[in-house]
Order: sequence, then C-alpha cells, then structure tokens
Amino acid sequence: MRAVKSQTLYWMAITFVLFPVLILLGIYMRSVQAGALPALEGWFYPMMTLHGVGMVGVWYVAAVACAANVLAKYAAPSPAIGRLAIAGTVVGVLLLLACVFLGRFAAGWYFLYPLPFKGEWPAWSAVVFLVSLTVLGATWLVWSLDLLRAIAARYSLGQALGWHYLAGRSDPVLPPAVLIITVSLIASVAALVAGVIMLVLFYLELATGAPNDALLMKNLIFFFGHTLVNLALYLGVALAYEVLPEYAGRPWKTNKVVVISWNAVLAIVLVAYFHHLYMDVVQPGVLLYIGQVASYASAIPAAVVTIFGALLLVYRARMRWNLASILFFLGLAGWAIGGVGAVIDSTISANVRLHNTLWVPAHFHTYMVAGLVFLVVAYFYHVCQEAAAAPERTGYQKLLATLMVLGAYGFFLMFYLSGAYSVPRRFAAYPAELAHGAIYSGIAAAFAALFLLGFVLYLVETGKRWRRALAHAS
Ligand code: HEM
Ligand SMILES: [Cu+2]
Repeated sequence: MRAVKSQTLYWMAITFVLFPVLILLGIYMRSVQAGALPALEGWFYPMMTLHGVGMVGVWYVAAVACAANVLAKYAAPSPAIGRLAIAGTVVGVLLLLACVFLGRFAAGWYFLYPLPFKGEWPAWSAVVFLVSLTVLGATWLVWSLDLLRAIAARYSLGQALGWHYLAGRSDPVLPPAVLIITVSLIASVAALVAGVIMLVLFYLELATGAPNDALLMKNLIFFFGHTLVNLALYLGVALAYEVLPEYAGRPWKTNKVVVISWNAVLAIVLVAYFHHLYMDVVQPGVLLYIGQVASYASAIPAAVVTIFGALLLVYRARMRWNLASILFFLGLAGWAIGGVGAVIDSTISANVRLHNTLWVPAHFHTYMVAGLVFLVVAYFYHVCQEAAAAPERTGYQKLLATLMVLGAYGFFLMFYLSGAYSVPRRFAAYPAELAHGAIYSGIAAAFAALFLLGFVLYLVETGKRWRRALAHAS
C-alpha cells in the first residue's frame, strides 16, 4: 500500500513534467495555423503526432495510476508490477521522442494503416514508432492484468461487477469506484489485446511484404484507440465517485441503478467505435447503425446516472469547496459537455458534415482537458493535500481554477466554431478559402496560453504539497 502511494507520487511527477511540454506543442500548432511561425511549419505533423500520442498516453497512465491508488485501499496491487509500469512507460516515451525528433515520424496519433509505411520519413522511424507502442502496450497490458488480479483476490467476478446487488444483497460491500475500475480494466485488456494484434500485423507486413487488409486494420486501431480513451475517462469518473463524498459529507453508494448502468457501459463501449468508420462504405452497413445507437446509448448510463448522482450528492449538502472538489465538479461538467459534442458528431446525418473538421478535436478536447485532466488533477491535489495537510488559500485556488476554465473553454470554442464553419482538422496552414480558420487559431493560442498559466499556478499550489507528501512517503 505504501509502495503504491509513493508510486502515485512518481506518476504525478511524470505528468507534471510532460503535460506542460505537450500543451506548448498545442500552442505551437495553433500558432502555425494562425500563420505566425512560418519558419517552424515543417515540424507541424511530427509535433501533432507527438502531442496526440503523448497526451492520450500521459492521461491514460495518470488515470490508471490514480485507479491503482484507489484500489490499494481495498486490494493489493503488486508494487513490482507498478515499478515495471513506470519503467516501461519511460522507455516507450524515449522511443517515441526518438522517432519524432530524429526521424520526423508524422502519421498522426492513430497512424492509420498504411500511412506509417508511406510517409516521407525514413523507414526506421516507423519501426521505432511501432516498437515504442509495443513497449507501452505490453507494459500497460501487464499492469491492467495485475490490477484485475488484485481485484479478483478480493472479489469474485460477479461481485466485482456488482451482480449481487441485483439480487438484493449488498455483502460484500462494493464501492462504486471498484465497480467502475473493474469495468474499465476489462475494457482496457480488450483494447490492448486488439492493439497488440494490430502491431503484430504491422510487423508481419514488414517481415514478409504481404499487405494487410486495410479495413481490418482500421477496425483494430479504432477498437483500440476509442476504447482506451473512453475507459481513461471512466477511470477519472471513478475517482469522483470515490472522493467527492468526502467533501459533501454524504455517502455515494453502489445500488441497482449504478450496477446496471456500469455493466451496460462494458457492453456498449466495445461497439461504439464503429462511429469512426462512417465514411468506410465497405464496412457492413449494419455495424455503422450499431455504432450510432451504441454511441447514443453510452451517454445514458454513464453520464446521466453519474451526473444526476453527483448533483444529488452536492444538492443542499454542506460542501467543502477546495481545489479538489471544485475540479472534480468541473471535471464531471466538462465530461458531460464534451459528450454532447460527441453525440452530435456520432449522428450519421451530422457526421456527413462534421467528419474530419475541427469539430472532432473540439469535442474530444472538451472531455479530455475539461473532463479527464480536471478529474485527475483534482485527485492529485486531493492526495497531496491529504498527506501534507497544508493551509489552503481559497482565493488563489478559485483564481487558478477560473483561469483554467476560461482558457480551456475559450480554446474549445475556437475549435467548435472552426468545425461548424467547415475548417478541416490536421491542416498545418489554411488556404485563402479558409482564412477564418487562421483567425480562430490565433485566438485559440491565446486562450491555450491562459490555460497553461492556470495550470502553472496549480503546479505551484500542488507542488509544495507533493514535496511534503514525498517526504512522508519515504
Ligand atoms: C490543453 C492544451 C491543449 C492544446 C492547446 C491542444 C492543442 C491541439 C491542437 C492545436 C491540435 C491539432 C488540431 C488539428 O488541427 O487537427 C491537437 C490535436 C490533438 N490533441 Fe490536443 N491540445 C491540448 C490538450 C490535449 C489533451 C489533454 C489531449 C488528450 C488527453 C489531447 C489530444 C489530442 C489528440 C489525440 C489530437 C489529434 C492528433 C492527430 O490528429 O493525430 N490534446 N491538440
Ligand atoms: Cu470514438
């Protein structure tokens, strides 16, 4: 338990270093798109790739690390596997940096087949990229399996999924966070196994020269990518279930509705990815309809049940508002707001217009930045503050939260407006017909800088407590 606690502090340090760097890459991209950095335009696509893979990876591991820390209260994750996860992640990140900076690898965060083999970058950089993902994927698979093992040592599968609640029993007591973490880790294993299969197919093609089936590869990559990103968010939500009650002074317990909805999530999350293939006319049509229905359905159990649950928890409660509870609340809101953007985009008749416009980054940045990031940094602060018990400066905390919210939503709004006015995503420079795209980019860069300022203030507030927590832990 102690080892997992100090590992959580190391994961925080990794996140605190990488996130600001990756934000700077985002600001750099918006500046290039605004036409402000013509000399550096050639780096746009390698940096877009690094930003995308880096952000998704950082926030996935940060969320799993928080989940492991929660689990350590109820079960016994292996400290050795925890160390392996840190080491494997560091090696994977170094390989990623090498292929992007030395090889200018630039196939984007989901490196759609066969692009890695067709770009202007040297062949070795594509191989290093695939090896980097293999190291990361294999490490995270082992980590997820160990956390599931720890859960299985304490609960049977049926109990961990809360099925005894459906029969009217509540013994053993299952905290909702453990239920959600179980669901997410099962999805994580499925996603990572699909990722490993896809990587093996890439290697086979490298070895034999025989081409792969592009449609199969696209299904595998989105099953992997969609599922991984989704479950990272669910892990963030699990943290809110675990911690928000402490600030509300009321319990947030597992009940039948919670059990049914999170079991449904497990089924739905695995088929919603079809919404990434609406433009692939060779994909059997029925799967696309399943994708639309599943995308809608996924909003009900998770979001509606959780959001109503959270509102009931807070309603007329004697809330203790500090940086943690504020960010948890904002994080749930951002998750729901981004979800609305996602449901619009997953509607086939709307997707025909919005596909590959900046609407796509608009909605996923909303639930990643204002959802997942807020939830995780809320938890980080909570853990550090618990250990350090330092006096809290409410005014300062409200100020930095305000800066982060204003910066984030201003930045999202520019993406949404661009998407609504048909500006495509992944354009380093906008042609004259899309001159409005460049204007939105410049405004977005300024808002993103505001967000970064807020985050730096957060780091000052949390960093002090982090140091004290580290001193206690060692
Ligand atoms: C908070 C500051 C952030 C800024 C300023 C930022 C900025 C950007 C920009 C400008 C793009 C390129 C959009 C385009 O023209 O297609 C982008 C893409 C992307 N971002 Fe972010 N972002 C931020 C945070 C995040 C976070 C927290 C995540 C995930 C957890 C994330 C994941 C991605 C992904 C996956 C892409 C797509 C890359 C691709 O198309 O291959 N970003 N971001
Ligand atoms: Cu998706």
